[in-house]
Amino acid sequence: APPEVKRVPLEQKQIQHPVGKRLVDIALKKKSNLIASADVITTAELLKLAEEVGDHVVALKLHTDIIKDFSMDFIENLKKIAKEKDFLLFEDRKFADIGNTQELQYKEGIYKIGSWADMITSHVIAGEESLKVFDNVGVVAIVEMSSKGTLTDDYYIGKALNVAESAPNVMGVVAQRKVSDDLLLFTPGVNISTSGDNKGQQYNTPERVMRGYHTDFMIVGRGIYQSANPKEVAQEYQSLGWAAYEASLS
Ligand code: S5P
Repeated sequence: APPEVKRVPLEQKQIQHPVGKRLVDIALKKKSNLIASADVITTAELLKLAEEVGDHVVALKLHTDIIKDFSMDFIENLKKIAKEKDFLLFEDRKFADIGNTQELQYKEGIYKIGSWADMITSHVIAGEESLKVFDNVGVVAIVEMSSKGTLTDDYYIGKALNVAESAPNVMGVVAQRKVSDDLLLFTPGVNISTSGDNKGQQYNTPERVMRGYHTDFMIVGRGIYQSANPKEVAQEYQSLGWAAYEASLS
């Protein structure tokens, strides 16, 4: 068997991006590598969830375009909770267009993502220059997806990683494997009670993504927000994730 590659502890990672540094600081302070994905469709549910899981997460990931009653007042309320409980706001917009269109989607419309998000996700399919439009934010590049039959094969991942590594505003990547020493790694598709849904999602355990992929942050959606007690379950994912991270250091 090939020798096991040692993982670089979070505090020793050479993170260049200021938002990446903030995220790592929060992780070390809270002993958490958990990002909760708040894929709920009303602002009331979302704010409630933010209050419940806020102490246990480093960031709350949003899909603002699924919210029925989105408003900038809601964002102001969410920002208050994020500040009080010390977590970042991560809009999972998965941009995938030419730079000019992405800029409009990022700055305009009713969501005005660029005015409040700390982090965003973007595909890199349109090339490096298309990413330049994302200012004052940490970009997390999608280089590999979690779903069955995804087109992100080894060839795509290699090319996508080149784009991600050469764009200075990219702080990390979403992937299902060890990919880069310099960028933070984010892994969705984590659930301790089921292995998938009937729409192509595939799940791993915190143990698998922390020890097998050396991921830095795990993203948990339905595992938390659909549970009977999101606060308790978020705390459980937090301890499982941090214990698996610590175990992966030795
Ligand atoms: O490859 C991916 C990338 C992302 S960002 N697979 C994913 O599942 N995601 C997102 O992570 C997805 O959009 C959803 O918001 C979350 C996973 O949610 P869950 O309910 O399946 O845990």
